[in-house]
Amino acid sequence: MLLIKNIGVLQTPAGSFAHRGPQQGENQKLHNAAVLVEDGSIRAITSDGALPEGAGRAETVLDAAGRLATPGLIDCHTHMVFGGYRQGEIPLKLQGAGYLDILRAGGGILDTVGKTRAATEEELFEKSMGFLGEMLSLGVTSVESKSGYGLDRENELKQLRVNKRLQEAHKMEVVSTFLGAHAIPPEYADRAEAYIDMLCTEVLPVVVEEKLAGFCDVFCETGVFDVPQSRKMLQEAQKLGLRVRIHADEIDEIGGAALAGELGAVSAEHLIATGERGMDAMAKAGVIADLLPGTSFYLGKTFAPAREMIARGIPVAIASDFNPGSCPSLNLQLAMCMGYLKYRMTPEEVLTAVTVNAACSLGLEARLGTLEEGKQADLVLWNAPDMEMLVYRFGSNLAGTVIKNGEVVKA
Ligand code: IZC
Ligand code: ZN
Repeated sequence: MLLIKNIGVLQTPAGSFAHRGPQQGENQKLHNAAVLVEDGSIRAITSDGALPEGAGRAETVLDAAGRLATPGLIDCHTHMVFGGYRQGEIPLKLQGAGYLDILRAGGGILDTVGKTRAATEEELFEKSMGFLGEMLSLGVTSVESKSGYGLDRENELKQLRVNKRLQEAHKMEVVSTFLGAHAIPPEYADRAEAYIDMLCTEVLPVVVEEKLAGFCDVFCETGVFDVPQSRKMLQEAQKLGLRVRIHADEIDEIGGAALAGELGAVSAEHLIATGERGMDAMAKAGVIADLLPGTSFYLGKTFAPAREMIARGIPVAIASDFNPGSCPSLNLQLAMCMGYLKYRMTPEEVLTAVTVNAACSLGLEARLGTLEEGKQADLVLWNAPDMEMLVYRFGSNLAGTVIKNGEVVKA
């Protein structure tokens, strides 16, 4: 047993459901708290200096020294398995080339596809293991990882096998998403439909058969996949038992958010350009908005209308979007700061966005996302006295002690 005592403030959302509207800002705050952990789970939580029953039998005692404790952060949107980097794009961007211009010219995602195809499974695995270590040290204890840089049967499966190996090899919880429809590969130039058909008949059945992903995603965007193509891919995935999510309205509002509502997607991601119709559909269907402020910053775009989404009852999650092009940062603390300043969310709303709502968007909410008795003991002791400090500082790593599944993984 592990006892963590002398926690200045233990702050957490409560419950295993997507928090919407006013619930987004409801956190429990326990002062002078203690947590007793047994077999990886939270056995008891107490406050006001009291110690849980059985605390005396704990073999390990950790003194939090008055620090803030929160659930481990959950990064519900990343493209973390990739070959190479794309630093060469920045001068083009600075000269005025847009994200979709670079993609149309064969760069962007397609540049990473070339480098990912050229990498071995082992190389991708080793590189991603490094990223997972970095994330854990930043207080992230669960992460989503998408494919989408293979764009053919062999290389999509290679990326997904890396996800599976990461989940087995690393302490991090890794949730795998099949994003074969991330771009149109050169072999299918101007034949998006034929590419979707190939994914549905030759790749998706293997993904399901080998349990390589629990989710299917599509990049629904101008010049990538339109709404009918995205619908086809996702409906096929739903038929085979996968849950679905959509890259929607990142650059242009072409109907991705509305499609998310229509299909009952778990989440829609980005939503920078989403308007009334998309938000209505999402609110009605209970679709979670996975917002990615680091990408708005890095692409020089506006920030998604988070306040309006909360007002309309859409549950909001915040993620890093870590990828080699539009957001080469895996620092979720930085995204939280942007959630505070750019989305104008409160510290409480931000915490909900990177814990329980992110857990719901990955289907992990029964086990992860809050600090409550019976939940898995994933928590962070921050070098900060409260959430206000955590979302105000930026650029530093304030994660002090990180505990994953009851084990201290960063002291
Ligand atoms: O590699 O550019 N938006 N996909 C859709 C991305 C960003 C990742 C990338
Ligand atoms: Zn993305």
